[in-house]
Amino acid sequence: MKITGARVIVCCPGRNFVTLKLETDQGLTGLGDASLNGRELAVASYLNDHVVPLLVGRDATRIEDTWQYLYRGAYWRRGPVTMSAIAAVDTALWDLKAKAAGMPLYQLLGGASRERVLVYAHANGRDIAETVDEVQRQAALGYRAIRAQSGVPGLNKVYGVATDGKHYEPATRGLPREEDWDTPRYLRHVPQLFDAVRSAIGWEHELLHDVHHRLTPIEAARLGKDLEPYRLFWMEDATPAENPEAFRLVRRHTTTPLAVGEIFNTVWDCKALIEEQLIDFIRTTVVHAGGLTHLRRIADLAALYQVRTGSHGATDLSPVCMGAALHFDLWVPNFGIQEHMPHNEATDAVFPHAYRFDAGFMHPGEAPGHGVEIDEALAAKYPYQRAYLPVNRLQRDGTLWDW
Ligand code: KDG
Ligand code: MG
Repeated sequence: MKITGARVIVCCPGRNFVTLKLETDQGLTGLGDASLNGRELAVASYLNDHVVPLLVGRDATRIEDTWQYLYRGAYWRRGPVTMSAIAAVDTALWDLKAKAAGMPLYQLLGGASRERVLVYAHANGRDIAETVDEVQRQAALGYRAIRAQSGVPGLNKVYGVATDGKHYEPATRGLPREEDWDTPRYLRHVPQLFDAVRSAIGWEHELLHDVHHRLTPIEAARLGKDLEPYRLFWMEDATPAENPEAFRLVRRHTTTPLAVGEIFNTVWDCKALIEEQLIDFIRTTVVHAGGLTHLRRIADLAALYQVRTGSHGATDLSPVCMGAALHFDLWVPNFGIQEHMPHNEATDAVFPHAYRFDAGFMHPGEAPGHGVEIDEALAAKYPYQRAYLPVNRLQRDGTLWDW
C-alpha cells in the first residue's frame, strides 16, 4: 500500500484543529491529529513544507520505519511542533493499517485489555458552591471520576474556570488574554474546595485537581499534604516539570498521587520521573508525544515502575486524537484513566466518530481504523481563526508567571 497523497486540513469549528489526511493507491485514507493549541500553523507548515514531500510514494505499512525516518532523519529532534507533526503521520498510518486489516485499531495494538475505558469529567465554578453543584451534575451524568476546579476569592480569572457559565475553553480569539495569580490565596482555597466537594458527594467518586504548573516544589508539597484527607486520584502538574528533580521534593512530603506530562513530547521528558518513581500517572497523549508508536514506548517504560497512563484529553485535541487515544487506552496494560472533555456540536459534526460514552466509561467502537473521519466540506466552512492561550501574571506586581 503506497501513499499517493497527503493533505493538511486546518479548520476552526469553535477552536482550531490541524488534521493530516493520507491517501493511498488502495483507495484507503488515514487521519492524524496535529493540533497544537495557539501554535497550530507552525505544525501545519512543518507538515506541508517539510513532511508531506517525504511521504508521497512511501510504503504506508512501514509505520516504525517512517517514525524513525521523521525523527532521526530530521537531525533536529523533539519539541512540540516536530512531535505533533510526527504524531499526525504515525496516527494516520496506524489508521490505514487497521483499515487495511479490517480491524479496529486496538486489535492491531494487541487487543482489548479491558471492557471499557474509565474517563474523568471536568467540573468548574466561579466559587466553591458552583463547583460543588457542577460536580454533582457530572456525577448525575454518570461520571465516576471528576476533576474539580474553582475560582479563587480575590483573583479575576483562574485556570480551568469558565467565566460565562459554559464549558471552560482557555484559548481566546485575537491576542492572549492576561490572567492574574496569587499563590497564598490559591493554597488557602483549594483544601476548602475539596472539603466541600467530599462533604457533598461522599467517597465513591474519584476526584482530581489540576494545579497547572503554578507552584514551586515546596508549595506543591504543602498542597499535596493539605489535600491528603480528601484522597485525590491525582494532583496534576503541581510544579513545572522541566526540572524532574523538583518532584523529589514534592514526593518526599506527600502521599497525594502525582500526575504530569501533558506538555511532554518524548520518553526523554519523563524518563527520570518514571525511573525514580516520582510520579504515579503519565499524561502524555497521542498528538503531542509522537503518535501511538512513541506513546507505547512511554507506557512500556512506565509499566516497569507501576506508573499508569492518564492521557490528556482536553478539547484542543481533536476527535481524531480522542479516537486514537481510546484505542490505546483499551489496549494499554498499565491504563489509569482518560481525560474527557466533550467537544462542541460543530466539532462532532466535522469529525464523525465511532467512539461513545456510557455511564462514566468510553469505548472506541468497532469501526476499522481509529474510527474517526473528517467531513471536509463542512470543515471548509470553519476557516482558521487566530487564537492564543492566556498568559498569567502575579497579581502583586505583574511578574509573568506560569499559566
Ligand atoms: O491547550 C492547553 C490545554 O490543553 C490545557 O490547559 C488543558 O491542562 C489541561 C488539562 O488538563 O486538560
Ligand atoms: Mg492539565
